[in-house]
Amino acid sequence: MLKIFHSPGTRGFRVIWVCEELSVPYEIEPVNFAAEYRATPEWRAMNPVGKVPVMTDGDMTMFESCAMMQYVLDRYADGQLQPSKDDATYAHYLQWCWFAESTFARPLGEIVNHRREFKPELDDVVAEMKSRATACVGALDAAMADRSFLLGDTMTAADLSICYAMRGYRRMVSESLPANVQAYFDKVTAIPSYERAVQADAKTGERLKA
Ligand SMILES: N[C@@H](CCC(=O)N[C@@H](CS)C(=O)NCC(=O)O)C(=O)O
Repeated sequence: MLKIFHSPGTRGFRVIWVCEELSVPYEIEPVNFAAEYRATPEWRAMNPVGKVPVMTDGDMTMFESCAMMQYVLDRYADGQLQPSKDDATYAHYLQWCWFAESTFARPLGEIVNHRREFKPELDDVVAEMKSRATACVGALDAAMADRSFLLGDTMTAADLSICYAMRGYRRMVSESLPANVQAYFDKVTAIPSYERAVQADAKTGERLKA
């Protein structure tokens, strides 16, 4: 069975959401997010740079949340939540999947890191990262002007991945989103698997506190 090593509120949410949407069985192993734990040899053996999440499937261990999503899709989704490789939308499926982590979530992650490591004296860096994340939201607003989901009428894992990052944007940069993005975010997070993922994430927090 898939095991997702997850700290509440972090990128493992993406993989949990995909599993919930596909009804793929998985279990969550709560991970203490404290820097001291992530620096231990035990955790570094799972993730060599001390980040979360990690996922195992039998004796396979991997890091990188979007790679995990893709692994679940390719192994267990039977064609759901992604276009086939010969579909006209496939290139843009890849584009938005990579954009979600490499371009959109990255400046958001830097805001968290700079606040934690350097406190307020690096306000300029935080402002720059907010501006980069906001440019991504602008790109999404333009893209969503003429469609229901990123690839048109069909929801894919790219939508879940982007909307995971959007949660961070709303928390860290701005609650108010441009109209097209707001409607899109509301639509994607209204699917029942989103609430199940939120509950699974919250339960992970409770298990860590117990
Ligand atoms: N690209 C990686 C990023 C992983 C990442 O930055 N995870 C965050 C939590 S969401 C983390 O562990 N941050 C701790 C740190 O960077 O020190 C992924 O998608 O898995």
